[in-house]
Amino acid sequence: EEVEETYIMVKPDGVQRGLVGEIISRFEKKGFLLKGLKLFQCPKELAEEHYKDLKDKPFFPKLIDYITSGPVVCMAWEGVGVVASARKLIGATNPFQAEPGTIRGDLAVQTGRNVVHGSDSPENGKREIALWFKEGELCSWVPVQAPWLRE
Ligand code: YYY
Ligand code: MG
Repeated sequence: EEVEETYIMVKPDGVQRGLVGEIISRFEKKGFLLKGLKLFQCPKELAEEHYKDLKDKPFFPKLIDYITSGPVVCMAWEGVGVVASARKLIGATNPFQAEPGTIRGDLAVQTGRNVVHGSDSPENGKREIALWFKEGELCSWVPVQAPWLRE
């Protein structure tokens, strides 16, 4: 596995339900590196750009309404194999199918309210971080635990 970056977002339901700390905590505890973090009210145009691959799906208008319905928490995380690893921590798109122990499996019940987003490829990780963050909003830093996370 290679060092990658992924865009993780607590969706408006996760913010409203007070799950921000819980969700951030799962990625922190796993050992990934937080490079960007902000609370943000997403404009419609940005939501449409973020989900542009889904624009022909019947649920697209509802998805855009959902994502723009309140503030989201935007995060950039770095780590070895972080894209696939974060998807595993998040669980299946439909929380009913998501395994217990995953974020969606533990904290959500419906696809249309599945509390969190994670990029699906390293390319999309880069694309989405560039889309949601400005240059000065990201930090490169070395946590003290670095030598205890990787040999
Ligand atoms: O990457 P992931 O979030 O797990 O699923 P996607 O297939 O990329 O869909 C994005 C988003 O769209 C999903 O998290 C909820 C919503 N959605 C939906 O409302 N109904 C579906 N049948 C499929 C997806
Ligand atoms: Mg997706």
